[in-house]
Amino acid sequence: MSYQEAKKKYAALGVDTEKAIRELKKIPVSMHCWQGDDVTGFENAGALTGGIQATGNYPGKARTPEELMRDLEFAFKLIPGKHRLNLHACYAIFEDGKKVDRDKLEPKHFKRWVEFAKKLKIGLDFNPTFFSHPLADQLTLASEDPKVRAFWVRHGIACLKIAEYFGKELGTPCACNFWVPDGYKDDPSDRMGPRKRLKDSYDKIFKYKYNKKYVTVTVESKLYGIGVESYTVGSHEFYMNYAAKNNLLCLLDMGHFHPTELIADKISSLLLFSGKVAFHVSRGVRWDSDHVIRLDDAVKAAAEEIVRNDPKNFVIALDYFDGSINRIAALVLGMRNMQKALLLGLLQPQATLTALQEARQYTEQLVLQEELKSYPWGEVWAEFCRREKKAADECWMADVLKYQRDVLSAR
Ligand code: RNT
Ligand code: ZN
Repeated sequence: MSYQEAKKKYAALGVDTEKAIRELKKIPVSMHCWQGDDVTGFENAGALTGGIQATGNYPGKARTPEELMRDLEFAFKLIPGKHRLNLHACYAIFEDGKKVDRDKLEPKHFKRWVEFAKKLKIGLDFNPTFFSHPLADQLTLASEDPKVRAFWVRHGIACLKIAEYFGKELGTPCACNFWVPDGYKDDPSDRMGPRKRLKDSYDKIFKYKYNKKYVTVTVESKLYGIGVESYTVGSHEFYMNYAAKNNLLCLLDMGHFHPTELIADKISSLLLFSGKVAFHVSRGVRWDSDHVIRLDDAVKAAAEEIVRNDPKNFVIALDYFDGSINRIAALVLGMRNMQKALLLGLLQPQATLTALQEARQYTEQLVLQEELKSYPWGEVWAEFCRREKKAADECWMADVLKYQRDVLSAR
């Protein structure tokens, strides 16, 4: 089947494939730099902590800012559309070896990233790094030790300033996402104390009146992590309420809920009260393992909700780290899968489906939902890629393998 035939088939359902292609092109996805080096960063800090883990030893991992930038730029070349780059504070670049601790980070430590973003004509998003640090021992913003809390409060404020710098320099608001790993391995005796401290620390961070024109703050909850199985201070309820009261956005990470719990159903409830929702698109396999996202039902369901509720109301970022496969392929595949999921959503005859639901014609609704699955959306995807001058199928992998031979194998 050709694109023209696919276009006709969709048109018969009232779906305009040209419009879908136009819309898809406008939806930016924030690609996470940390898949490029297994969340290592440039501080030589040592082990990855905070209850997360990047496993695997695939050769060619980026070790320097230059290597990481080169890899990311190469990945972007294989992805259709215009996107964003998501950085973590631990990717600060210290020129002349003048290293500073996390609480002393300044915009100048990210100048090279801003130059990189300008060169690629993309926006930047940001994340304070509350892990992989000597003062991030189980608890950070919720620590019993006021000095530890104060250190991380300073880090949070420093990061808001860096996010402002990104937004201002690049002319597009920077999503600055707060996630802390704080929690306990076993059942705590006091659940309230740490949560009070976390709330108090955040209040101190957000006393800094960052410019909302440049920064959108998102807060990310979690259910559990490795070594933090029984209690996470920053739970979903904690952040849902904190965000609502303080006018921030909730960020839903797909790996941070019970294994059978889908985030797609949470979106409309959050949107009704906050107007916008943020995501970490990820894939947990039995636990929050952060596998590369597949075009699976969970991602498709989330993307459907995004396109139904105006993509402008969402911050879409990817979050996974797999060191067992080619890291660039992991980035390209995940980005393309997210876009395919969005396209599938855009190709739904939304008005017809909604009308069937409202008329309680559940049989017709079910039949149409199922039959749509074998509609020729692949032709629309291929056409989108052709217009974007990107590979429409797996042949982009040949470019990755060539890059692996020419560049990665020398590392
Ligand atoms: C951890 C959170 C968090 C991190 C990144 C590196 O469980 O998902 O978002 O993955 O900040
Ligand atoms: Zn996440």
